[in-house]
Amino acid sequence: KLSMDRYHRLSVIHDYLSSLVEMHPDTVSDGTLGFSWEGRPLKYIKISSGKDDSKAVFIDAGIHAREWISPAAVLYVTQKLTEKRDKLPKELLDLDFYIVPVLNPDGYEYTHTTKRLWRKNRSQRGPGCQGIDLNRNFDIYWAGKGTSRHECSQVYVGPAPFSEPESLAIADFLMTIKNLKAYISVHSYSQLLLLPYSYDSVKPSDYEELKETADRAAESMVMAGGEYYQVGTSPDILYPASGSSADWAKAVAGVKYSYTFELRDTGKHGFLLPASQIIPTGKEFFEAIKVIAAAAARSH
Ligand code: 0X9
Ligand code: ZN
Repeated sequence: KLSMDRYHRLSVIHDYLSSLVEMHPDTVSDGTLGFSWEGRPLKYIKISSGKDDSKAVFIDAGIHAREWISPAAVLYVTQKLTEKRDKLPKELLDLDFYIVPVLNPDGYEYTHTTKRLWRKNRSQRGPGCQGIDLNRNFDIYWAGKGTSRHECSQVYVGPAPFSEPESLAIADFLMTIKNLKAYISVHSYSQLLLLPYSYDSVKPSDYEELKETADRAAESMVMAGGEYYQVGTSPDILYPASGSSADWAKAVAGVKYSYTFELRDTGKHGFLLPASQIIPTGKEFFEAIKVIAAAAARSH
């Protein structure tokens, strides 16, 4: 078991993923979907239904280095999905889950060793500023609204779409998953549940369906004693953001339920959320995951 009373280093997280495979060899497998700029493995686990042609749900966390609650909450959910599976709702058991707890491992380690508030990856191509915002590097309205072409910017798009090993690897991997019905990207903070699109105030044709599921997810979080999360699109309730993973998953990979979570809190601690909030945040997040996964399981 992974302790939920602190934020862990990458090696501890990766060891935990390996231990899950050892403990549950029939349901859990792991793999490396690529390597970061500095050569760290981009590890994922698959929690399998054990059936053929299952629908799949994909969850990634830690695309932004400093948002520590995101990997932590996703690991909480991972634990819930792997232990005591007989106690889980039936719809969840028929799904395959793919989980990447730390999509930006170089940045994540850098926030532990050197600069707590680092956001981007750690790529370096010249003498100037280091790092590209991986959530602006996807090939979907790349370098559009809410981005910057300046390498020192926190929302630097990079030299080209998918210039970064991390964003390219995850995109390639998403394309290989059969029957992928939900893509969930986990960030912090602000307590928001964002739905497509982010690049502009444009709604997909099935927006009402996605909104209804998101509303039910947010409601379930409060019903379970969790925090209130506002539902909406990024341009409507936060700001426009082009080149993001969730827009790409929806528009290019064709994943129906594409959501971005901004977990706790609303600004009191911000990125420096105390570890005592890992469990309550993980709990409310799991409630939402159950609702979205159930919708994915029912979708065609
Ligand atoms: O700016 C971002 O990338 C996200 N906010 S954060 O504070 N975690 O950096 C919001 C992105 C919203 N849009 C999509 N994810 N599509
Ligand atoms: Zn983020």
